Amino acid sequence: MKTEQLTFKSLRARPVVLNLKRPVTARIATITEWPLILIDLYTEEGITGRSYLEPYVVKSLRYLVPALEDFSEMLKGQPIAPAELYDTARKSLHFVGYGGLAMIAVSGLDMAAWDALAKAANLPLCVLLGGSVGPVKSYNSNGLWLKAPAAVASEALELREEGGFEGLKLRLGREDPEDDLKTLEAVRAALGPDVELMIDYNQGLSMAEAMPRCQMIDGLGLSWIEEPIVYDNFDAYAQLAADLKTPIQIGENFYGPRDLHLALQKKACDFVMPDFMRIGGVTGWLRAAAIAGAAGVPMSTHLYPEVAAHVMRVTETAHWLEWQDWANPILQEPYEIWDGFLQIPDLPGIGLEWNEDVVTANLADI
Ligand code: SMN
Ligand code: MG
Repeated sequence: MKTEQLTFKSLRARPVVLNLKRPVTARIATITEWPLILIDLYTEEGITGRSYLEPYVVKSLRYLVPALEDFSEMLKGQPIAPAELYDTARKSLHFVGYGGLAMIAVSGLDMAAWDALAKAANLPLCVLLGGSVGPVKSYNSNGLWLKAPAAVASEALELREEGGFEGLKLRLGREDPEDDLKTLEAVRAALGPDVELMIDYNQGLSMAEAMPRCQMIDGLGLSWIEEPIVYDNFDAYAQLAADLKTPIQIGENFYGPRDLHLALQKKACDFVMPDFMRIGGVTGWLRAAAIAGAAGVPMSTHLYPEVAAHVMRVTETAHWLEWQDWANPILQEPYEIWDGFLQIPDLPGIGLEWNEDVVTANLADI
């Protein structure tokens, strides 16, 4: 029997900018506009693979869209074999570097290639990967930025109701540590004892601030403390992880599976949470998940809830999916969530179709 093979025809990358309902207000940045790149990977056989990237910084669209368009020319006629496309695309940028923008572009290509492959097999991606369609445990990460304690507490109630969530993520790192503490108390009082609380400092603290601030909240039964300090100081993270009872969570800034491997070798964290545009899409995730699985380290996702849901169904140490609905406006059929679990649609591929009216209305001029 001859294997039927999909063939790469071309790739379209469209920049879109949406307004955020609840702007990101972290210690290191404020984001009110949310940039996206919508990728359509066309095959000679007529199947289209889709993915999106969310690169945070609007002007990065100007560098990433051309990088993806370069792949379009370079990969024409190649088989849609994600592991091979990942390798070819990375090698084509090796001298620029394996991380940074190069990896982000490769990740977008990779996710679209897996989507095309799963569509050609007429299977949901999680089934193609060896899993089954089913619910995925999620926490709501749609808000709870650095606002006044009472405002955060009432937003926490709102967020819990958005999908019956049993976990919420709060951002900390206010100028006065006492204000962080007041916020945690107000949120706990509003929600009661049963909702799990994750907290994220978004890299906002120096090492000198981090130890006392983390010790201050160490006895509060938080589910994890995320990125208290700059993302790549694994030695300092190892010190925090050794000294604190609360699990240390990092990973949204791992560029490729080797960063995760290095972090675990250095004992820099208790939990990991790779981001799809940095870890290397589905291919990078699967390789990273094997490392976390072998080490027995719980693995959560960062952004990209749709593709995240599929891979979590085959992730050995799957922990929490981060639910964020910020890309929902450009989707024809956003995923549904209830009882705190994200529901994978029983559709071929990842299940992403663009809402073209919204896309057209929000196309960015770059
Ligand atoms: C985050 C997400 C999206 C933009 C900025 C920060 C955050 C998280 O670190 O983990 O959700
Ligand atoms: Mg984070």
